[in-house]
Amino acid sequence: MRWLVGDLQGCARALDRLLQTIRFDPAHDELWCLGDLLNRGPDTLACLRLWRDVGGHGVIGNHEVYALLAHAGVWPRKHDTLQPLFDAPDGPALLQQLRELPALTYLPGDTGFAPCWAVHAGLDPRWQDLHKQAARINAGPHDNAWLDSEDIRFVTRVRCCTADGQRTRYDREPEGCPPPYKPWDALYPGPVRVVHGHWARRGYYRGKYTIGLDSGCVYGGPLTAWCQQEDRIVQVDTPTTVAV
Ligand SMILES: [Mn+2]
Repeated sequence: MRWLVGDLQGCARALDRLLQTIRFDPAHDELWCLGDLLNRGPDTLACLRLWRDVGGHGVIGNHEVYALLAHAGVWPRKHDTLQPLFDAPDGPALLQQLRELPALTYLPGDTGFAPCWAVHAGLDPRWQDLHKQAARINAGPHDNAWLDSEDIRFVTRVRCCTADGQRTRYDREPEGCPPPYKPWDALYPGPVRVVHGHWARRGYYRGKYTIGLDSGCVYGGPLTAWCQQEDRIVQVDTPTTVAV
């Protein structure tokens, strides 16, 4: 089975609990994390190691971008929980693995189940041919300029935007999105489902063509996963939470 998982933010124990709950078997199952695997939470390093050790896949999130650019000295270091990752012997390899993640990925369907797109935050409403856009955005070296580009900012940060792709910083509930901005998914015409994370204040939701899986496990909410083949949601409670 292919499992897509919402923002982990270093919640290694929640990921471990999820993998046990779904009886995840790396030989037969795929784990797709929707970005923001690290930072804020208690166990970034353990979280990344667990993800790596089960052959995890994923898309890049804004916290991966921050970690990579802060580690490279391009962005100023803010308050974060990344030092154990930066100090670890396998830290450079884990960071490189995160740098190579795509920003927008198509997960094919098969007999009996539909394909979907995976992205951390959302899509620009101006994008028509998503295969073309994904090929363009994911292409080229994932250098620091790529991480800092407008395309990457958009797909890793958008919550509310306009039809011409202007974003707002508003990050609370979608109902309160200030006009003329709308939740990006309200401007997404489908028909292929998009599964995303990034919007903890919104929590898990299921829209017409979208599913949001960030249920804020780092803030004490559950960790949410969706099985593409079975179109099934599994949630596990977060064992511990550390506010930073
Ligand atoms: Mn995010």
